[in-house]
Amino acid sequence: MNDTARFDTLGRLEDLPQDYRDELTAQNLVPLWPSLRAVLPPNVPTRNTRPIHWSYSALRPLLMQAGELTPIEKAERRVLVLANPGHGLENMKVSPAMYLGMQLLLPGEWAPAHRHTPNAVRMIVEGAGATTTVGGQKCPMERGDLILTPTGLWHEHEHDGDKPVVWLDVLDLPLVYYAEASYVIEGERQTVSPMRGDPVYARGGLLPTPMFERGSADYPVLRYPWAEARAALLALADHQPDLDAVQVTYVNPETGRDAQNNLGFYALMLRPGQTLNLPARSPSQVFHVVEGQVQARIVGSTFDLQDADTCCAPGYEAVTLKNLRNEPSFLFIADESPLHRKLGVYERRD
Ligand code: GTQ
Repeated sequence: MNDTARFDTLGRLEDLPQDYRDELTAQNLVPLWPSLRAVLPPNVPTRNTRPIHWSYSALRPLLMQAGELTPIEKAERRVLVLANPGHGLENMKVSPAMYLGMQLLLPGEWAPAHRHTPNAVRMIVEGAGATTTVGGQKCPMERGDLILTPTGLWHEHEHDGDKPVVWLDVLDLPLVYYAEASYVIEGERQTVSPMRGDPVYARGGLLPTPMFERGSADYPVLRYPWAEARAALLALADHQPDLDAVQVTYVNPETGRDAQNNLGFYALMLRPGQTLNLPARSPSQVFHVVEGQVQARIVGSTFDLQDADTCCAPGYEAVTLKNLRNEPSFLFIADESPLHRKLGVYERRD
């Protein structure tokens, strides 16, 4: 018997006598063989993650309406979740391990301090004058900045500007929730300490080493300004004209490893008119346009992404990105690579 035939020969539940099945159920027992192919499908995993596009111009009015309908005191975090229907909207996930939300903070509002087990990052989408205070460090929020809120750190958001501020939250909430480890602790307004890591780590190749000792903080940098990421991408593109994927990874400068535990974060520049083929890799991905206009082809879907649009791709699928402008376009990417590497399941299929 060859391998292909073997996939059709397993017994079904209906093949078993009803009284035997009832007896199994009564003892909390389940026969594996009728479900074996479902949990271990041949060659490619079953994926519920569908390619989905969220247009910022379509969701923005609804987010602003939420600002009128629900005061911050009634929301704590005023967020519209970008949910993948493939996972069931009510499950609030974009992919198995990633949660995405657009959060609105209006002038004068304060989203109170709390800390939780899931890891979060914020990618600032619009507005100025808001800050998020993470672990006592006050971080200004400007378009394109990436601000970390790692597991367990106190955080609160406040807004002294005069226009709405919006940002994209990316959390590993579905993963931590699945692990039955997701919870929050409410807190008081934090005492702000003087800026910690960001300025002293601003030069990539130079680390602070007082008395020859490396820093020991788990998260030495909490805010990665867009201006730095953009400049790094432009320098890379300029220095390596033949390089296809002009991409940088947000890392912890002390370790050189991914900035957070489970999700990976990257900035990608597409040259004017460039088409970039990303290989099929096991992790699911999210793409958010920081600046520009990009066509994304993901499995059978083609999305024309404008400024501040977001889309997602299931794992094990190639993605083609095309810059629709005659200027560089810039994307923020989040994926599940660190998790897949930890699990030992990371793969690339060319
Ligand atoms: O800003 O702390 O989108 O706790 C979901 C949960 C944002 C936040 C979210 C949160 C936050």
